[in-house]
Amino acid sequence: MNALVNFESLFMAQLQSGDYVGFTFFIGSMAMLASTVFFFVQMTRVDGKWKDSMLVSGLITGIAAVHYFYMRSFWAENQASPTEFRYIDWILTVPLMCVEFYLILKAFGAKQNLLWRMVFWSTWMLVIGYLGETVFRDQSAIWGGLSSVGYFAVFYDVWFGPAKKLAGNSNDPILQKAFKTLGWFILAGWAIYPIGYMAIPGGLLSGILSPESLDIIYNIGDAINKIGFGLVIYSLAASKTAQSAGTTAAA
Ligand SMILES: *C/C=C(C)/C=C/C=C(C)/C=C/C1=C(C)CCCC1(C)C
Repeated sequence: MNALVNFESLFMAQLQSGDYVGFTFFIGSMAMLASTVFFFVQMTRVDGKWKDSMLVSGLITGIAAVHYFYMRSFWAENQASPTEFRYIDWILTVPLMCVEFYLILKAFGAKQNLLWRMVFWSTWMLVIGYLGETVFRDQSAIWGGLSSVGYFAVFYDVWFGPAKKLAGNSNDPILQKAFKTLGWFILAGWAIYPIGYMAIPGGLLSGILSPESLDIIYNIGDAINKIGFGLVIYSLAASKTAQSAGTTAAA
C-alpha cells in the first residue's frame, strides 16, 4: 500500500458501482470544495470583524477539500482507510474549530488560554485516537477511552465551563444562539466520530458495524461538522452585519 498519491490520480480516481464508501469520498470532496468557495465569497460581504471568522470557516473546508481529494484517490486505489490523510486533516482543522470559538468569545473577554486549552485537549483526543487506530489497534477500546477524555474536556468547557460563562456574559441574543448551536455540534456532531472508531475490527461496535462503516461514518461526520459549523458562523456574521447596517441607517 502506498501512501503517496500521484497528481494525476488525484483527479482521475475511479469509482466502481457499489462502492458506497468511495461514493461518500467523492461527494465529500466536492461538498468541501463548494463550501470553501461559498465561505470565501461571503467573507467579502460581512463586516470587518467577522471576516476572520469567515476566513477560518473557509480554511477548515478548504484544508478538508484537499485532503478529501487525496483520500478518495487513496481509497479508490487501495480500498483501504486513508488513516494518515484523515488524521493529518483533523489535526489541522479541529484546532481551527477551536479558533472559531475563541474569535466569537474574544469580544466578551476570552483570553488566549481558552484557545490553548481547547487546542490542547482536541490535539490529545486526535493523537491518542490515531494511536488507537494504528499502532495499538488491538487495544482500540482503551485508546478510544483515553482519547475521549480530551473530547469531554472540550465538551465541558463549552457546555459548563469558562467558554459557556463568557458567552453568558454577553447580552447579545444572536451571539448566544450561535454559541449554543456550535455547542450542539460538539455534543452531537463530534459524537459521530467515536461511533465510526468503534467499527474497527475488535472495536466495541464491530459486532454490528462492518469495518467499511468507519469511513462512511467519518465522512458524514466531516460534512456535518465542517460545513454545518461554517454555516452557523456564516449565519452569525451575516446577522450581525445586517444588524449593524440597520443601526447605522437608523442613526
Ligand atoms: C473536521 C473534523 C472533526 C470535527 C473531527 C473530530 C473528531 C473527533 C471528535 C474524534 C473523536 C474520537 C474519540 C472521541 C474517541 C475515539 C477516537 C476519535 C479520535 C475518533
